Amino acid sequence: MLTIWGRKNSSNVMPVLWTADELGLTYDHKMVGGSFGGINTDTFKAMNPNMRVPVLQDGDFTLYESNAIVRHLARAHGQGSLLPDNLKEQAHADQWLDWHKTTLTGPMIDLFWRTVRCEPDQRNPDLIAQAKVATEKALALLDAHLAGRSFMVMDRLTIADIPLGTLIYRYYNIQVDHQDFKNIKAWYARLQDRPAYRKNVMIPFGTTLAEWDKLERSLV
Ligand SMILES: N[C@@H](CCC(=O)N[C@@H](CS)C(=O)NCC(=O)O)C(=O)O
Repeated sequence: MLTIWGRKNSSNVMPVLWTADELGLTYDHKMVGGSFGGINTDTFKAMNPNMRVPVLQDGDFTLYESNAIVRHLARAHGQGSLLPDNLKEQAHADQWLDWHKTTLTGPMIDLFWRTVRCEPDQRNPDLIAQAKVATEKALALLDAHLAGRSFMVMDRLTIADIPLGTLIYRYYNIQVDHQDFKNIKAWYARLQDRPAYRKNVMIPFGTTLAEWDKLERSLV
């Protein structure tokens, strides 16, 4: 039996839960991290010495790093579906998973923490503006890539769409002006047609730290 560890409002846990549900896997889910605690224990540290979620357990096999888990689940259960069969398409999917971590995640999470995870009277408008410019610079590249495409690397959902699609929900639900990225919007609409996306990614996070905390505590 697979076990997925990590609170479901984490943008790193969401891609793992979304992948598992797209693949129709059965798993046990443990809500740890954030206000749920449970990651600062010897047992958790033995699974992930970084003390971060998500973690996947499959019998005596343990894996951390969200994109590594997404890749592993797709290789194990999604050959020809979430994992492209063709080596070049697989390489492009890998390219976008790495781009998600190295290029989009930093500015996007910076924007998120400087707005939603910060009380309004503590917010720094200059730093928010900087984070927004950096996020939208990366998103402009994503928007150009999506021109004429339904999904990131194929005409169907693959692992390349999953971590990026998770951050796109964050972008559109932070209270800032949003640039008119037409191709991203069309792709985001296609993602929202998927039950596994609605279930695992479209989780309200509020507009302030207090709302975030309250919503987190209401999760089950
Ligand atoms: N590179 C790691 C980052 C993991 C990470 O930073 N997880 C955050 C949640 S998004 C975490 O565990 N924070 C501590 C907590 O939730 O208590 C991954 O992609 O899995």
